[in-house]
Amino acid sequence: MLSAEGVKAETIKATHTYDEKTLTTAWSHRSSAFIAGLGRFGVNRMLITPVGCAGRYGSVIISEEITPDQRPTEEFCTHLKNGKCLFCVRNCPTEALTVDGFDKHKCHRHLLEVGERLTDLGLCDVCGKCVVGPCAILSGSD
Ligand code: B12
Repeated sequence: MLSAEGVKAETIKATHTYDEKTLTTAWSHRSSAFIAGLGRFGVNRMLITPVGCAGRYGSVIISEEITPDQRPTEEFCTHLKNGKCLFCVRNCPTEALTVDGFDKHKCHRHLLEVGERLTDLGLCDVCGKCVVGPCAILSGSD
């Protein structure tokens, strides 16, 4: 659609683009989403938008300049908003997630272990227990 309008556009895979040792990728979709004004980070390390964090991000890089959205100043993470919650920390089955830290290698090992038991799902990340708390779907969604 964009090329038909004379705009050059490229996309980047949603996930599984990361280095298996460092668990880091060259392009961060959630940082891009933050810069684009879509939301704010929560204790669960997810980017939470006004409609929640139970979603994935993708990036489309285009040759045109567009006016960015204004970045929200309001917190969407219940804990960062009023100091109560930490559902995500309590619900993490491996204790990889803490209030102020995240052991990504511990989380990754767990995803691989669960993945081995659910091979019929194909290549995917199988846990998401930190993304199903009160911030998963917010009231902005109706
Ligand atoms: C590698 C990777 C993993 C690794 C390591 C994760 C990690 N935290 O480093 C593993 C395999 C463990 C993993 C697990 C999961 N992942 Co993952 N993962 C990625 C991937 C491919 C690359 C991330 C990366 O290396 N970025 C580079 C670094 C430098 O940038 P960054 O990740 O954005 O991190 C910066 C910011 O997030 C910021 N930040 C982080 N937390 C906070 C908090 C505050 C307060 C502030 C100010 C800033 C801040 O600082 C970081 C350093 O600069 C991305 C897809 C992508 N290409 O972006 C998905 C991605 C981040 N994963 C995602 C998801 C959903 C998950 C899981 C829920 C999967 C699951 N089903 O269990 C878990 C959640 C783990 C967690 N709580 O973070 C989503 C997040 C969606 C969202 N709503 O934010 C992404 C964006 C995929 C997508 N296309 O939507 N993941």
